[in-house]
Amino acid sequence: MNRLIITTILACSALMSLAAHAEEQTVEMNIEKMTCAMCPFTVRKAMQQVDGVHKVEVDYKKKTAVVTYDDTKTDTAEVAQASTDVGYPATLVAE
Ligand SMILES: [Cu+2]
Repeated sequence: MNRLIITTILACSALMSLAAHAEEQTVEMNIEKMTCAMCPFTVRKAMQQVDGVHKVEVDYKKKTAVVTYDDTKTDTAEVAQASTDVGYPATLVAE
C-alpha cells in the first residue's frame, strides 16, 4: 500500500518536471537603435511573428524587451534575429 503511494508520487513529480521543460521562458533583451516612440511597436511586431513567442513587452526608455516564449518552439537566438532583421539588433541580457 505504502509502496503504491510512493510510486504514484514519483510518477507525478516525473511528469511535472517534464512539463517544466516545455514551459514558457521569459527573458530580457537589450534592443539597440530605438530612436522614437514608434520603434518599440516595430520590435514587438517582429518578435511576435516568431512561432512560439507568446508575449513581448518593449520598454522604450530602458531599451529593453521582455519576451515570453515556448522553448519547445523557438529560442532566444531566433527571437533576437527577428528584431535584428527589422533594424533593431537585440542581445540577451545576461542573468
Ligand atoms: Cu522609431
